Order: sequence, then structure tokens, then C-alpha cells
Amino acid sequence: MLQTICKKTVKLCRSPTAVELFKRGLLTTSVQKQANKDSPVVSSYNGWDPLEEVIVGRPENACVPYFGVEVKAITSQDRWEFFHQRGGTSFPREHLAKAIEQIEEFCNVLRGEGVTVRRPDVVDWSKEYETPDFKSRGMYGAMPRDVLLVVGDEIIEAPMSWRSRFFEYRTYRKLVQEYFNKGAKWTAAPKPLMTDALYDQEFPVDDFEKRRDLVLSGKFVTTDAEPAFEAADFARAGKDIFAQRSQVTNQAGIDWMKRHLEPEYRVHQLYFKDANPVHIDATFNLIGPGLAISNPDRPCLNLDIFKKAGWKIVECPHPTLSDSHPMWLSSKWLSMNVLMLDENRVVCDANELPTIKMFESLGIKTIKVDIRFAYSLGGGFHCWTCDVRRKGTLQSYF
Ligand code: DAV
Repeated sequence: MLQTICKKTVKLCRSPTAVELFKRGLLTTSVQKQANKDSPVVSSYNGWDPLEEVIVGRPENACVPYFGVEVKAITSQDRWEFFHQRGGTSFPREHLAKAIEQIEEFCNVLRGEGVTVRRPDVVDWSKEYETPDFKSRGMYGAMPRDVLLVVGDEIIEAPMSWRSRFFEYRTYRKLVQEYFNKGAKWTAAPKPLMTDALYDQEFPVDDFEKRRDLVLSGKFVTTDAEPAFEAADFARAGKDIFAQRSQVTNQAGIDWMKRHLEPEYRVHQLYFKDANPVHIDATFNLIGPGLAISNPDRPCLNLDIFKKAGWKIVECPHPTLSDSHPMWLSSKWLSMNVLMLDENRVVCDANELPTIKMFESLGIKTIKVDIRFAYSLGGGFHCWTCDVRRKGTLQSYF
């Protein structure tokens, strides 16, 4: 009898693992953090370590953004009619139905490669909202890459810079809350007020040449009235994180990230000869330790750090997409907007034969998928995803 009691006591005293405690709902903050270390749910330091879990966006209910100066500044005039007519209402429904189908297939391909796929909530984006400073309607939950940045065990929610994207984080909140409960670090960067002061109201939206000259001289439609950035303007390579000032990421936003992440990480700014910079991931992509692909139409002006560290920079072939395919929110360079499953496997566009050839000549196996109807919403495989967990550790590649 005494023996049995002793055995039981010993069993009770054996310190349970964090995962056991979590299962019993007895997690404290420090135990939650330990759980994420023992069996991490959020852990990603770069874009090429073996991918284990990913969030894939949703085309469902996607709405054409309200057509303010910040949106006009990045769209070519031949698309204005479309925005004027449909701003705040659904993208063409038949087109969305095809995008939904293609993204489902993309998710299945990822699952087939052994990756856990998570999806955000379905949201009614057409609902009007009002803050003390502005009124808008939403856009979509299609591009987790724009909203969430994973740096190690931390998820950072980007503040965004378009009024139509102000509340976009809400579609990912259930997931982020779950990751937090399992021990991830969670930061929401300060929400901008998005008053008129955040946008240069005089930006020459309808004069391509003036617009280009302004941007090349370092002036953008977003001002520096307050920090604003989108996560897709940041590229991760372990200890080093690269950012670009763009139409949707301002200098104050980069400074905020720098102060937030340094000294554990080093945040560098890259400059490109690009007349309309919006996100770094169709311009310059870090796809392996020491390997980057670059857009020949948008050369990087300060590559020294890569050159000094012996990185190989490969120029991508031009995209082959036909001009008749609607690309409402981006250029055709989504051909280089790829998702690495690990250093040797890439998910890329099944139709882009020159790009496929480029990857194969680099010894990278191509997993070919077609999401061209999803492209029309402004993103490729990289934009449509956010890698929550990759197997790997924090390293320095420079
Ligand atoms: O048109 O090259 C693509 C956006 C990627 N998130 C472009 C921008």
C-alpha cells in the first residue's frame, strides 16, 4: 500500500514536459515559451530552410480596393476604369472562382510535399468601416506575406499603409492567437492613423514620367508622417534582414523595424532602380544560403554586402505572361515570386518555361503549379504564403 502511494507520488513529482502541461491546459507564459523552444510552432529565419508549416491566403470575397491616391500611385492608367467602376466591390466573381480553385490546388500540392497548410478566416471585405480619421472598405486576406513577418519565434503584424488594408490583420488573428497560446512571440507594429498626412496628395499619379522621376529621386506616395510598412518589403537571411523603401513601406517604417529587431538582427536597406517599388519579392529574392535571384529590369544599386560575402546573384529571365491576362495589382514579374520548400525545391509557375529552366540549371527541383488567376490579385506563390515554421536555426550568411 505504502509502496503504491510512493510510486504515485513519484509519478506526480516527475516534472512534466512543457508539451504535457500544454495539453493539460496548465501552461504559464514561461512554460508556453519553453513549449515553443522544445517543439516550436513558429520558427523561421530565412526563406529556404525546409518548410514545415505555412499560411496560404484566401481569394474568397476579395474586393477591389477603394481608389485613393495610394492605390492610384501604383496602378497604370489603363486599369483606372476598372478601379473607378469596382472600387470597394468584389473582383469579378468568375475570375475569383478560378483563383479559389487554383489556390486550393496549390494547397494540395504543398500538403503532398509534406507541408502543413493553414488558412485564414473567410471575411466579408465589402463592409464599410470608419476610424476617427478615414472611411474605407477592406480588400482581401489573400496575401499573408504582406501582413505577417516571422522572424525566428516572433510573428510581427505589419501596420500596412493602404486604408483598405487597415484591418487586414483580423483575418489572421485566430491563427496568430493559436500560435501565441503555443508559445510564439507576437508583436503588432504600431497602427498608423492613416490621415491624409501619410500620403503625398500631390503625387503625380497620372503622369508616368514625373512619377518615375520622383520615385527614382527617393520620393514616394507615402510620406514619413508616421511608420508604415508591409512585411513583403523585408527579406530574411538569418541574422541579416533586407528592406526596401517602397510605395507602401516608408523610411519611418524601416526605422521602426530596425529599432525593434536590432541588435539581435541587422537590418539593411537595399536600393533598386525601380520606378514603382511595391514589395521586394518580385525584385530581389533570397532563395538559398548564398543564392539570390534578381529582376534585370530593377537592378540593385548596393549589392556590395552580397558580393563581399560571395553570394551568387542570378538574373531572372523575362516573364512570358501574355498582355491580355488581367494583372490588376502587380506587374508580370510574379514569375520570380516563388516559394522555396527547401534549398533544393521550389514551387514555381508551370507556364514560365524560361524561369523553370533557370531553376533547373541551378540544380533546384521545380514543383510546377498554375495560379495565374490568383496572380491577378497581385501576388505569386511567395505573396500568397507566410512561412510559419521552417526546420533550421539562426545563422549568419554574411
Ligand atoms: O509588380 O512586381 C509584386 C508584388 C509582390 N508582393 C510587382 C509587385
